[in-house]
Amino acid sequence: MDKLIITAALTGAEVTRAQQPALPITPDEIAQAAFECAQAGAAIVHVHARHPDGTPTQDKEIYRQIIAAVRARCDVIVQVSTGGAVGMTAAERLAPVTLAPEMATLSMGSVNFGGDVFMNHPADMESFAQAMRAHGVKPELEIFDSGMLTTVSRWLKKGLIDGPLHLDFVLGIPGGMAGTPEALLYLRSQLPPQASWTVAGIGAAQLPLAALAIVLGGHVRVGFEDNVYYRKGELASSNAQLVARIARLSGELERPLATPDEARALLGIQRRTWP
Ligand code: KMH
Ligand code: ZN
Repeated sequence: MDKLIITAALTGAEVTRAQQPALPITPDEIAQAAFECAQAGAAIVHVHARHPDGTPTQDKEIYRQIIAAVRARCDVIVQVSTGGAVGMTAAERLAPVTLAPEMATLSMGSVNFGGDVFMNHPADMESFAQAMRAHGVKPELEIFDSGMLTTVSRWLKKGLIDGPLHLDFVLGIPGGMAGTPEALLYLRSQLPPQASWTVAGIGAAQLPLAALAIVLGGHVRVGFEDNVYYRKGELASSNAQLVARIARLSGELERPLATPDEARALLGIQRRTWP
């Protein structure tokens, strides 16, 4: 098995300080959280930008500040979001890709998202894939439901994306595929050849799906974007606390952690220096 890549999804677009008082919002707070997560064992940080008042934004300058501040403190791979927040335009969402970060998310289809719809029009997604290729950005394909894997296969055939692919199964969104072991096992059985995968379990699904991914040879995403609790009724004190638990688990299960450079090698990412 490859070494385990832990991604820390630090902020997201939806979680508020009222829900999680330790949520990092400013570039400096996000960079500090990234540093703590890197110390705890994360190789990738998945980041979303926020305005100072906490509202989500895809502002390129704020992303630039986040990437620079993170990389001034540590060597983690910074994966920017192109999902942004529900209701943003495709042009807004694409903005951080033009900074040529090492990695970015690429949603593979539309999905109901709680009381909203997370719209991912095929033409927009294709243009995102082309932009990532043009800027040398490694896409992480976000899979919210099983039908999205058929899109992955079609895109591979059309040459819109090339292997080795890296996928993220986001499980437990109300409206998406369930956060259950059965769902994860099914998706894993449908993987394209040679693809690597990680799992982002939402809410209470985060810990059991992470444990399953460790033993199945997948990778793990944890963090406040997906789950604000450490255990039922107890908020996590930091993103790093969630990462540290996965690092301990993987140690017990004899699955060593990937450093950022080892993750770059596994994912086929060319190391970038910042600024
Ligand atoms: N905020 C969600 C609507 C991503 O980062 O690529 C979408 C999202 C996915 O968070
Ligand atoms: Zn996200």
